[in-house]
Amino acid sequence: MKKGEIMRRKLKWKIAALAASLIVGWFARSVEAKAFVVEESITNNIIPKPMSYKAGVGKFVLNKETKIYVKGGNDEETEELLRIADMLKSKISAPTGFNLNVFKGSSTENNTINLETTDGEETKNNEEYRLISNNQNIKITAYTPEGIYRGIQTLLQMMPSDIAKNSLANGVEWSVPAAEINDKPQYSYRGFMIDVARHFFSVDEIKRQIDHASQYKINRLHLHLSDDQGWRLEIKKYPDLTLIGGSTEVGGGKGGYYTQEQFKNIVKYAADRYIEIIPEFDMPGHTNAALASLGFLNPDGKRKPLYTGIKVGFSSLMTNSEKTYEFIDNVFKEVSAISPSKYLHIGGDEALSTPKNDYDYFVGRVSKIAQKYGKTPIGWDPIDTAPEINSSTILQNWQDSNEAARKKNMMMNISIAGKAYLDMKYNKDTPYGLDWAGYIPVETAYKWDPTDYAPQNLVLGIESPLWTENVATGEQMDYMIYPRLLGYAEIGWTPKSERNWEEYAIRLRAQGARLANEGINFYRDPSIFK
Ligand code: TNX
Repeated sequence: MKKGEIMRRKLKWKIAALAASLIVGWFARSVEAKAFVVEESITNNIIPKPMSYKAGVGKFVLNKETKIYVKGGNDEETEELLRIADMLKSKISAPTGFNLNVFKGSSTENNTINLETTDGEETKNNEEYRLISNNQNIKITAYTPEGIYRGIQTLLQMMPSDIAKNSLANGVEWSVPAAEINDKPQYSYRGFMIDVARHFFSVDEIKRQIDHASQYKINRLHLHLSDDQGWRLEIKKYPDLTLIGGSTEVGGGKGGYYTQEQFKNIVKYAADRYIEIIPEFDMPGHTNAALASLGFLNPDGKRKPLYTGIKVGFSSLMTNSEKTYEFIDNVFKEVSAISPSKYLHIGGDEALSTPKNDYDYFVGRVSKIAQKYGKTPIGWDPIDTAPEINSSTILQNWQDSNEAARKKNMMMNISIAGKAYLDMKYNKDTPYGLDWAGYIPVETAYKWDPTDYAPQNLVLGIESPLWTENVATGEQMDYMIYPRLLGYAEIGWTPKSERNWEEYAIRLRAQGARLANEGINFYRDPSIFK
């Protein structure tokens, strides 16, 4: 081919490539524009989605003169609201630099945020709230301070995402769109669980998770305090439980435990954020750490070796020994004195080394010990299959089997492993977690409802457990929990009929900026976070 011919051909290709890139570019822009229109048509990005949201006209703009007013139904409530207002104030202060003033009373003046509890009817819901924002002011009303706290989480999500920063953000207009929101949850139990037994997590790490979860209106944190690899709560009568049983973790790390003072401190911190801590001691299986600490729990009177692997189902308490029940009674007595929750989780899962008859006898007896200390027991399935277990025990349903619970009219928390387990990998490339119940991408985590597994009248709520066999640090924990927890929070709060994945995905995408601003190491699912 002549040189001139080659040049001509090259030019032709260049022109064709240019034309193609123009066409592709135009197409991409028009798709982008369409996507933009869809996003614009959504009036808010609040998660969980409120029961009703009516957009108004205009916006409230926060500035350094904005005042917060609190008014409770009585003095005690006013004090509680003052504490909540202080939390709001300090949350606002870092990113805005405003040091807002808080006053008792209510005000119709311009530039005020009013937090007010009102008397409810008989049917009042503790978490229900109403939020009205307009050009002049913002008002959140609720029957209880708890409802006000939930409303404040909504308010913060209505502000620009820089509000989630912990340092000064300059040049931001701190506006709240005008709206009227009426909101309350579908289910009263919206929980997550952290397994602090397989890997231990410090008080500060737990508090950080409490902070983050409470902004999505999660209201329960279940702490899995004992397993084969560790016993994590100080029991004064049995110091060896933590000295020995708390001294290691999966992989042989140094483990750790919470003193009773530290546990109380976590409980208080959570309660201030309207999250209830539910302690669990898993039994009769998953008990090697206790068997390794206390010789008298073993048939030969000798301590078992500590265990730092990840097998399950090999350990069992002696179900026919009075020493076992005396031990459990003493543990429950101490934990009941420091745990205000009405629930006490007694485990009951994977007792593969306990014959079924013995298991049935054991869980029946242990649930009565919990009740003796005024607690409502919760147990993993198959606890519902034990004849002595009845509707005074709550089932935590993790395998898709609850026939016995249905027959007995037991209330349930739905935690189906293939949908709700925070330790399942998102996909094959996820660096931590397990996959025995399948992968749980963000979409799968969102697209289900508790009523897929149990009749509505038996659903207490939902819980998403984070098992930590191979989740060892705060960053890894973040990665497994976020962003899936937002979906679980919405499944628990927003009725099924109001939920739709495509629309949720757009709100979730917008939440990405907040999660990033909070320093959460969330999994940036490429199909959602561009
Ligand atoms: C099963 S789920 C367990 C836990 C493990 C988990 C790992 C349940 C009640 N028991 O002991 O940590 O699988 O995903």
